[in-house]
Amino acid sequence: MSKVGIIMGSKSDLPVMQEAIDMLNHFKIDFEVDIVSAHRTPEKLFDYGKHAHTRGFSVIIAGAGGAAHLPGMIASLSPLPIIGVPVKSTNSIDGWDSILSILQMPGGVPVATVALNGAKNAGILAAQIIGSSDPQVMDKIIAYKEDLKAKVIDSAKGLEY
Ligand code: RP5
Repeated sequence: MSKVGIIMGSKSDLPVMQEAIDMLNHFKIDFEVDIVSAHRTPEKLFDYGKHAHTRGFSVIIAGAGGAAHLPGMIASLSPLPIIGVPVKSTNSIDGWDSILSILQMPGGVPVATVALNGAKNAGILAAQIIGSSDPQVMDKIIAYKEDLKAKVIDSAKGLEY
C-alpha cells in the first residue's frame, strides 16, 4: 500500500503537523513521521530526499517554520510530489516568512503549499493524491466530502428567522 512521509523541521512543529497525521489515520493511510531539519541535519535531509521514493513513499508532507527550507530542499532532491506546510513557529516573524519560503519555488521544482498551519489540508491532499490510483481511498474521500456537505446543511437548520 502507498505510504506518506511526514517530516518536519523540529519536534516543536508536531502540534501543527498532528492534524496531517489525524487525517491520514482517518483515511487509514500508512505513514511514517520523522524530524528532518534543513539547517541542523542537512545530511539527513539529503539522504531522506534522495531515497524516499525507494522506501515505499508516494507523497511527502513537509512542515517547517521561519526560514523554512525543508519542503523546497526535499522537492529539489525527490521525484515525489511534495506538500509544504508553513508553520507559524516561535522563530517566525508573523508566519509570512514561512509561507513565502515554501510557496515561492522556482520553476521546475514545485511544492504544493497549503495555508499557514494548514496541516489538515496537507493530510487530505496527500490522501487525494493516493486516492487517484486507489479506489478504496477514493471512496473514503468521497464519503468525507459528503459528510462535510451534510454538516453545513445541518448547521443551516434552525437559522430560519
Ligand atoms: C524551523 O525552525 C522548524 O521547522 C521550526 O518551525 C522552527 C523552530 O525550531 P525549534 O527552535 O523550535 O527547534 O526550522
